[in-house]
Amino acid sequence: MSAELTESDMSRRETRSRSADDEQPRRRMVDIVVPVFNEEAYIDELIARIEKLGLSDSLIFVDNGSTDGTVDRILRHREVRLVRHEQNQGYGASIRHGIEFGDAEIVVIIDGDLEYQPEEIPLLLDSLSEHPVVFCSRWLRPENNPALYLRRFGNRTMTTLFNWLYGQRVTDLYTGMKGFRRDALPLHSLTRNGFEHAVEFAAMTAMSGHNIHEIPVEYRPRQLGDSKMRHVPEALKLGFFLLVFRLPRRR
Ligand SMILES: Nc1nc2c(ncn2[C@@H]2O[C@H](COP(=O)(O)OP(=O)(O)OP(=O)(O)O)[C@@H](O)[C@H]2O)c(=O)[nH]1
Ligand SMILES: [Mg+2]
Repeated sequence: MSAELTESDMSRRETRSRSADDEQPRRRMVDIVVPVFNEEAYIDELIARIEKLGLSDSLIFVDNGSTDGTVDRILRHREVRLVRHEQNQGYGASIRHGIEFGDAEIVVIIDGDLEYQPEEIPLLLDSLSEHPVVFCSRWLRPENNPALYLRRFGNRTMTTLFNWLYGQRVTDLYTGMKGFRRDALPLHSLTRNGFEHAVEFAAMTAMSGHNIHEIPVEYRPRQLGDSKMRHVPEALKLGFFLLVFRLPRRR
């Protein structure tokens, strides 16, 4: 059975993740955090593809209150870890709880709907040996689906505003695949629960003095399951938070 923990169990993770006779527990090199909300169609394939990389025991799924068979499917895989939200708490809350649950030096975040290819995780890890924060950009690969023009326009507008406000040079602020070195960032400062987490994360990175490095990745728009994103309202919210996070913080 997977190491299944509800949110209230998270503070006990140290004791649960180590067995009693394990004198020197092995610290994983990487945690792969996968937020999932009603993604039953993708779970088995995602795990199988990450298993081929020899990384399935690095997986931390964060189920965000799914009402389909997502959790059942995850629980069939003994080696993966699972954090559960009894009710939907938002994308950002899922990412934060996944990060808090793990303790590996390197953290990779990847969406659970196979729009990003798990086979590119090793390239991300290579890049993380040179850069503390790496985003996987859809737009640095010209062959990615041209049908994404409208979405790209919104993303590009927000990304340009972000670069201007925060002195960065990214192309894909809203990517669903990224990685970072845990000790490089003040992760405790993350508080946002919704999709604005993406902006908060990027703003935190910039404000703590790092340049976000990008690598090109393949992107395959989802084929199965419903899109649960409301892109236009989310984009407007994103713009608002871009400005808010740039304001000086009260101590
Ligand atoms: N939409 C949504 N996704 C969530 C939530 N919690 C976790 N997720 C997961 O977060 C990842 C990204 O969400 P998506 O809905 O795919 O967002 P997106 O890729 O911008 O939108 P699509 O193009 O429709 O796939 C997926 O793995 C979701 O299952 C949530 O509350 N809402
Ligand atoms: Mg998606």
